[in-house]
Amino acid sequence: MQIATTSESSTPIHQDFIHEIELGLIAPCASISPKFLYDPLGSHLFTAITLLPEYYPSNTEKGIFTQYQDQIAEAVGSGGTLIDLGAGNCQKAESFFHSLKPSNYLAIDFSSEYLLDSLKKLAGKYPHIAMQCIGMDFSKQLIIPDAIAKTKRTFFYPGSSLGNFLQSEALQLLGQIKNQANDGSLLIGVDLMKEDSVLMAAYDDPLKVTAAFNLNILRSINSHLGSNFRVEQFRHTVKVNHAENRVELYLEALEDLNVVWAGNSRAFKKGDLIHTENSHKYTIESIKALLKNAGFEKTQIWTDPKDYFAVIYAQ
Ligand code: AVJ
Repeated sequence: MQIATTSESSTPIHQDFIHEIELGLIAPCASISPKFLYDPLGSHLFTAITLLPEYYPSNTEKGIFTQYQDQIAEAVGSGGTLIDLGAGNCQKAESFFHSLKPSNYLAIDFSSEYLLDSLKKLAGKYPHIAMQCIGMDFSKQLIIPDAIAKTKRTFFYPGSSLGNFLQSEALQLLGQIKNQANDGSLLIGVDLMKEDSVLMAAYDDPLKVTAAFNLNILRSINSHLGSNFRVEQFRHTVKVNHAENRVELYLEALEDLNVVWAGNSRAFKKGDLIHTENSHKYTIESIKALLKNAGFEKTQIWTDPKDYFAVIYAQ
């Protein structure tokens, strides 16, 4: 297995992260980017979320992939390079290896540590597929290295991860995908707008796995920043924002407290919120329009019987 890394140097990247985290923490409405949810423990907690019956996006998308596997394979065609954005444990892409028969697989994720583990296991199982991985924060910019084959690039962006982005950011990312696909394409999964009760159960599950996932971001931040967040001083809070078509995750301070790090600090009053994630929900029309704006003119769409989720092949 070849391992490609964005090795320009890890220090400036780390410094960028620290700066980004500090800006969010000192802002009047404090926020932390959702990418910091995915430290090694957070990545495992997210995998646990995908196993919850209440977290419909994963099981619904899986159902669509299974039911329409043949149609999807026919649309995408076989061979070429499968580029997995936010690969995580690489399981979703693996489920397509048989039908799409890629000759190359490029796994990209923010957390390269977790990714490398996943890819090592996979490489042994599929010796005929050339595998590479990159640890990259593509929320800012997506750059596929020149060394990656340019013919028939199929980008795979499942799980409605696009939903983390504001409309403008999503448009930028989709545009970068279109530019680097070279006549290739995009297979994407997006979550559709639905009733509040279903959304609330999915994002505030009774087993509190999502709460643990959200609260763990404070530990992740402590390890980046050397800050002294105490998990027990916060609680997981979810809101459905109808005006913006999204679910919003917050951490709410349970008491007055002061967070301190490297010569800096931030006071929180009881009830103050730290915004940690947006999860945008689309309609078929809104996602088609977004894809079109990014240069994807042609779409094929598969949904589940309840219209909870959509899988789209865009060219
Ligand atoms: C990985 C961004 C698609 O928004 O549903 C799950 C993350 N947050 N539960 C989502 C998440 C809380 C997830 N995405």
